[in-house]
Amino acid sequence: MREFLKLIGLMVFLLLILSACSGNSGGMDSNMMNGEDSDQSMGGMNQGGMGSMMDHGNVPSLASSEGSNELTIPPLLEKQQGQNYDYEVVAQQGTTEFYKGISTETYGYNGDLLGPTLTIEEGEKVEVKITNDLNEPTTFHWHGLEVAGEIDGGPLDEIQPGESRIITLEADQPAATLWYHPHVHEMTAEQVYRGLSGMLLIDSSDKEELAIPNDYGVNDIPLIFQDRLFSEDKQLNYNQLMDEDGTLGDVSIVNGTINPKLTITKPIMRFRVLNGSNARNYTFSLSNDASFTQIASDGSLLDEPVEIQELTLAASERAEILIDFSKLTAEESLAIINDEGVELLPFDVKLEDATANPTEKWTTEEPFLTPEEKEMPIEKNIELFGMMDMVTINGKKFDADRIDLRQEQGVTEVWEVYNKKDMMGGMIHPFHIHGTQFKVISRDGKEVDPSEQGLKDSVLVNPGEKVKLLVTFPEKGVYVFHCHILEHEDSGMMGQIEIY
Ligand SMILES: [Cu+2]
Repeated sequence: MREFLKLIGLMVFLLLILSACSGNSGGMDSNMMNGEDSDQSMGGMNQGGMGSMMDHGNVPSLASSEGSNELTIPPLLEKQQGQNYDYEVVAQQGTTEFYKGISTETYGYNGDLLGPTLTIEEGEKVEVKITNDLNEPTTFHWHGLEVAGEIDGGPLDEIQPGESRIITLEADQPAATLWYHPHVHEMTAEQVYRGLSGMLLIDSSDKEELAIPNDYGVNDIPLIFQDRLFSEDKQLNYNQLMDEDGTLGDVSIVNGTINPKLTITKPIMRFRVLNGSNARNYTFSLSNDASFTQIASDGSLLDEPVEIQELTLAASERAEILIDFSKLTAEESLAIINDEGVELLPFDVKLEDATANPTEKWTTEEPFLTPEEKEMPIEKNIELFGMMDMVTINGKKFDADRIDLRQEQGVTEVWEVYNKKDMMGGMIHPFHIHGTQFKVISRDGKEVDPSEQGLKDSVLVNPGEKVKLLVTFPEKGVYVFHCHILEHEDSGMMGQIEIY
């Protein structure tokens, strides 16, 4: 299928060049290329496959949740007793009943699908035993955790089938919503698609005075949003369904639950929202148009809470939000919807007590960026370019034997990430750097919104946009930086940086 797609891709590419040369660009109708016939004969391929070749824009709509299943809350990973490690995380195969009576083959950590939530206290050091029970190599990447390169679980850090290793994770950074997932080269997209992802929370008792809800599973809920395309027999046949420009599905799952609803018992709820999709961008809002409060970005609390009406997250980005249910009338229904009005997560509100205990507002005394930081010269230029499997960073594809960049441990540098448009206008690339939590200085020279004024490890870069980042690596080692459209990453839209 990959070879076939490449061939088709090349043909369309040549056709476009030809039509552009004959002054007929834009004359080609992408719907023509995307008709019903090809839809059937090519299976899932053209769900964004050919369409995105043409205009990067053919995103299949998701179906609204029927609200028939209570949302699964990933269990907290429990500490081991009497072992020489604190936690164990096992990548394994299993089956999941997404559709009644049908068993779908899936991957999970310590279970059939997704993984338990690993919580580490700020400043705490834990020993984690990682085991690969799959029939293929995997890695364990702690997305957003500032650990040494050798335990970051990048593409060079394979754990072979049947192998275990004990590693030490230290949460020497602020409280945040992070996650863990595989990062094995050329197989990341498939392993995540089949179900390997889990939440990794850094907890801090310092924040207690802010009265941010923190009763896990009660008023502090992780929400892992993903889209999936199932084959006719309701399997996740990645090789048949995958799209090199990012595999998009028409089925929304939240925490692995299809058609979810969430019963709300507390007036103020904290949601830790993760876009865990391979490629889809989400813009979330509330079905009653009410505003909600964003309190955190990928890697820390925001400088101050911000009232927002919509939240856009590209693949791998996170945000923590608070929703106040105390003002809802009994008849009013509420759901988290996307930009097409599709209900992704309806709520069933059954408040035990509607008295809301509002979270304290905070403002940090230090400015988010000092005037000096804003004026620092650019040290590193990153150019993202391409589509399908013809994707590059600074004109190159990933090479495990090549170090692309070097930066000194603890020294702050400004990176400018440029998403160079292609002849079809280009597409959003979410840019992720391992081993660091950075600050976004500006977008095309303009100061960023308050909702991006927190630490981040992934940043959405629009076509044609230049985003300046303030980047410091607290640990040493070799890390990767890459596009977090997992198919782009697998196709080599990734480089390596050595921190010395
Ligand atoms: Cu990309």
